[in-house]
Amino acid sequence: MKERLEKMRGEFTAQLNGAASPEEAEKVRVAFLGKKGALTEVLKGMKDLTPDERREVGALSNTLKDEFEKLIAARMATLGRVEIEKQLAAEWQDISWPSGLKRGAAHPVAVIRRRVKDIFISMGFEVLDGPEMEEEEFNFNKLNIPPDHPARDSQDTFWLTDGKLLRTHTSPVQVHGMLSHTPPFKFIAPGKVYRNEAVDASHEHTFHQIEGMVVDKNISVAHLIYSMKTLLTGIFEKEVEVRLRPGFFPFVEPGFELDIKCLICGGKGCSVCKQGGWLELMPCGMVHPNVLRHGGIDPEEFSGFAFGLGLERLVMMKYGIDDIRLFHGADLRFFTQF
Ligand code: FA5
Repeated sequence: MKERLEKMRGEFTAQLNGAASPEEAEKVRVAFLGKKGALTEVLKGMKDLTPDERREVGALSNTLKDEFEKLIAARMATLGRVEIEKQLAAEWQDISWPSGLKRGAAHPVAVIRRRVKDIFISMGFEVLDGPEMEEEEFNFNKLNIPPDHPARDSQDTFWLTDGKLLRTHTSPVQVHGMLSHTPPFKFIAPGKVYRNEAVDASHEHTFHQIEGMVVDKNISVAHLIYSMKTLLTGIFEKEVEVRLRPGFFPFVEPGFELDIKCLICGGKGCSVCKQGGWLELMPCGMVHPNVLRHGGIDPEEFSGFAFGLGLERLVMMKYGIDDIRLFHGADLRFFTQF
């Protein structure tokens, strides 16, 4: 029996070394140490031995069992590592290899819209969204522009067949915002607007505005100027020259036009500023009491300011772009600069 055990050691080692995977090593373990394994079978025959033989064979078989288990564990570990290495070699990919795809770039209008949003969010403004297909009631009537008002002519409207329209400005979001909020509140509302007008270097039929509205007790023109200055300094990263002129919009009283000195020509006059040296950038003003009332707010208790920023004009100033039509073009040489 002792000889059988010694022989088994050689057989075991040969079989285990021949195992090429953890699964094969497991089969060797079962063949020798399993319930019906070779070593187990030998131990079953021990009952026929003398007590001395039994002691000797018992000690030897225990040593073998320990030895086999250790060898199996070591072989399993080696084979496991080999498996992982094989897998790594088969699935290896060089992620730094150039893919051949060209890198895209964010649209300059999107870049500046994000910056404007960040600046207002840092001042505690909420960001609202509004419908592009709008009711006449919100685009005009509730903003103090009744059907026969001449101000309707300044915003040539695309009317839809169901009586709705494509919003001509983001100001209707003022009304949606007032109806869904209780003062005090402050929000901006960026979005697309549409006007049926001739396209030239500074006019598009589809462009972006960012509306802003603040309503609280004792809001004054000083709050308005502070917010506008904070915005422009944040965008241009330097002091820019601005001027406030009286401006007429039925939904504000008093109303202003905030102009910025043309950064393309430095104020000398060019095609973008129509030779005037200044560019109309941001109409604004104190919210008209009628508009507050239409929004369910008591003008005796609350006041507010509002503005409507023309986003493309701001982007043109920021990057020195002299033609608004480039934004809707498909010239990649233009877009990859931002
Ligand atoms: C308005 O649309 C008002 N709703 C703004 C407002 C809001 C005033 C709140 C007071 C209080 P206006 O029509 O001027 O105003 O347009 C606002 C800005 O949009 C302009 O200053 C200009 O920068 C830009 N803009 C106007 N028309 C065009 C156009 N066709 N193409 C590109 N930008 C334009």
